Amino acid sequence: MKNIQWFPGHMTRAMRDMEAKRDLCDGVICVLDARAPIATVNKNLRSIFGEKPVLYVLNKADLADSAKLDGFIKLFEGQGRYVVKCNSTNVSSKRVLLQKLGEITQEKRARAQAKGVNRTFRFMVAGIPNTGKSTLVNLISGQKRAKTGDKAGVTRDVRWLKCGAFDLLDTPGTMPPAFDNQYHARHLAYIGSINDEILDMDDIALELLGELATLYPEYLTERYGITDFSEKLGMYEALCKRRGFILRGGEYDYERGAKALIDDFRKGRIGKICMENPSDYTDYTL
Ligand SMILES: Nc1nc2c(ncn2[C@@H]2O[C@H](COP(=O)(O)OP(=O)(O)OP(=O)(O)O)[C@@H](O)[C@H]2O)c(=O)[nH]1
Ligand SMILES: [Mg+2]
Repeated sequence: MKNIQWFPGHMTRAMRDMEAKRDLCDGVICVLDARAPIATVNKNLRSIFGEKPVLYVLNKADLADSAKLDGFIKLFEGQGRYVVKCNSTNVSSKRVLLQKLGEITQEKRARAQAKGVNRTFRFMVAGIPNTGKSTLVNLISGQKRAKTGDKAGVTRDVRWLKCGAFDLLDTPGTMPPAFDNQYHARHLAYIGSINDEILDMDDIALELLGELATLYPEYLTERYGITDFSEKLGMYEALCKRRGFILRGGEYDYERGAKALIDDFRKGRIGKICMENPSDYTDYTL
């Protein structure tokens, strides 16, 4: 399959702007996707975060396999990280986020209060495209102030937003300049963190079917009636057949098949999924 690479120019600028604003921040909120917690870590952001405390938010938890997700939370907490799972589209997650941010800023707040100062705290909200950064900013602010959208690269510029006791810096999604791991790059493609226009959707659909056949075969049976998992192309054709995606000449309409599969996956219609297994990452440090 074709190698995936995507690093548009606005990301270089965004990273420069983020670095320039870092020292103003009390901490960072790094938004990961709970369906691919490892693939959505951009290790290049570490140097931008510097020594600031980082809250890792496993967002879109409503779409994720909770057993695996809890495994990742345990793993990261075991490494002394601040981690929280979140559904940024649901107001009930706001309390959990505020509680964590309060924990992280507790000492600074106590020091300020001892001096009679009631200050706000600043956090940079960073991560890969489409993980829900702007949605999370809106959740905390209680208003739809930042633009959001279900495709990669909606936010183009860094922007401060007042969110109650916090000032949050919404930032554009950023990628590493090159993917050294195509397996993880594909996970980013499945969840919509890479611009669909540069992807070969046929390839992506085939690979996604292959991975789902290993991880969640029962979901493929349930949704598409697939029972033979031996061949990716066979599964692709079974899906097209089941959905009636057949062209006039009797050929399979792969394009519609790919679109339906990827759309179902992204909207959580296939099931609650996590493409990565915490047990494979016991040696991984966040
Ligand atoms: N189901 C679900 N959808 C979410 C959640 N958070 C965000 N979304 C959706 O994910 C899509 C992307 O959200 P954005 O907030 O625009 O993502 P972003 O990280 O700011 O994206 P860029 O600005 O492109 O980097 C939108 O369609 C949101 O409604 C969540 O926790 N659960
Ligand atoms: Mg955004």
